[in-house]
Amino acid sequence: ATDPLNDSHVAVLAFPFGTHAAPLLAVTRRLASASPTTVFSFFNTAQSNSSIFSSVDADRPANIRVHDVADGVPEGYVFAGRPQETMELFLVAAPENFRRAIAAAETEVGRRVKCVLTDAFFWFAADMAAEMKATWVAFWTAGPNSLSAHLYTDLIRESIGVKEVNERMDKTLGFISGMEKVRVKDTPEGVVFGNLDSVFSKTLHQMGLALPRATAVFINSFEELDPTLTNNLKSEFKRYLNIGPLALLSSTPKTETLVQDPHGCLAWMEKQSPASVAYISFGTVMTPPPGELVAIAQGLESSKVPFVWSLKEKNVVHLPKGFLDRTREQGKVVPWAPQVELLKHEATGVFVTHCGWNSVLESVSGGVPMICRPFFGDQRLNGRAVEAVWEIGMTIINGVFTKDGFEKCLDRVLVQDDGKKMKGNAEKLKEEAHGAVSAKGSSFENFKGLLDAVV
Ligand code: U2F
Ligand code: KMP
Repeated sequence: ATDPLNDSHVAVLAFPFGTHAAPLLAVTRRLASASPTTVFSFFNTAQSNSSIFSSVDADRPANIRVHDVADGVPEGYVFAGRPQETMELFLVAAPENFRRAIAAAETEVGRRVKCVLTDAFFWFAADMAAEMKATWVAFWTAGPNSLSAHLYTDLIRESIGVKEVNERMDKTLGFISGMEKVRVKDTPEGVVFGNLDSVFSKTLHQMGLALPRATAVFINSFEELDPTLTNNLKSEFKRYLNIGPLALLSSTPKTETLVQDPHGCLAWMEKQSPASVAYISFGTVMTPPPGELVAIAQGLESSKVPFVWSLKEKNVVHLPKGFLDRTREQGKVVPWAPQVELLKHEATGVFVTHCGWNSVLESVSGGVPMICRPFFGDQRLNGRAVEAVWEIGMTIINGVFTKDGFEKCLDRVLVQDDGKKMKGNAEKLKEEAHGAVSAKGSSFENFKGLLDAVV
């Protein structure tokens, strides 16, 4: 049934790698519930769609239509084995694949697309939307610090220089409002070091140049977390809307709130003392090298800290011989954990993390201090903020896991006065996060702004 007062059609374009599509779908669900007469056509690869939509998807709002788009891998293509290869193939083919899929959906729905809502990586959507006489609304799925690093890439390159940058790794980015604590070495590769000419680096650079053209840029964060960065980004974009933390929004559908916990992590947590457990996860893209997995296991065994460790099945072989047997009482190793719930649980004392943005914000939302082992992209920036800006955690000693270094970090965060300070700071941010998403809070109001920009 078409509402004559609102016959809007929104095309939602997802980035099918890392944890990008799931939060975009969560936002789309909220928008779709708030505007039932708008059709949301959701475009994503078949593989990513199958992982974010549960097989029983009865509670998907009827006004969300799901479409599979090609992954950009040519017929008969032989992989060279480069990191980011699948991502780059996807990005190169994405403009044409999305264009075609949108045209088909317009015919199917019988409505022209009025708004293109995309992952911010898709900078080509600025021109695409202009051609379609539609608006462009972009979702940056990481934090405001990395968004700033890409927005100001040219300025950073001019100020720091890109030649012999190794000598300037400890210089800070004080010339950007809100980046005073950030050092050159914390920036994502592709800004001033690493391969500046890769497809991915160029994508992020182009994105920084294009985002000021967007009708709105939104982000899974809350204004109070980084007030200086927030004010600065508000001055750069037409609209800059913090609508998070998404992990605290209760309006998720029933099958999603029925937490998946086949390994009984949450029941096990009930038997642990407050703020005693280490929860360990390195996200969906990366696993520490085998030697570091061994160091983590040894550190856990000798410290006797109770733990839940989310470790992909294929990596269990790297654990020391007998580790699982010896630690049967002490902790649990599971292939996938109910992370958001664990980080909200009062027994969790520390989160050992790679500092992916979703993880960091979920930890903040639960008031849990962190031990950070960043790997790539925005993760060093996020770890830097955890340690030096919010003071709710620390980077792993020497940058990589060693048995002794890890043990010292666990002791510092879980036992020492220092750790109590981190916990106190984390609790304060948790309160502010709850305030932001409650009625009349900043994120609550910003979501109305997003709805207004989209439908
Ligand atoms: C990429 O991040 P990742 O997917 O590696 O990591 P996160 O942003 O931290 O997101 C992981 C999500 O998966 C969930 C967890 C997070 O929502 O709650 N999860 C879980 O539920 N159970 C598990 O056992 C393990 C994880 C990229 F690598 C980062 O650099 C970016 O910051 C990020 C966002 O753009 O995308
Ligand atoms: C694979 C991925 C991601 C990636 C690199 C990969 C990803 C992601 C980022 C990223 C890069 C720079 C930023 C923020 C994020 O890098 O999902 O500032 O978000 O090889 O899946």
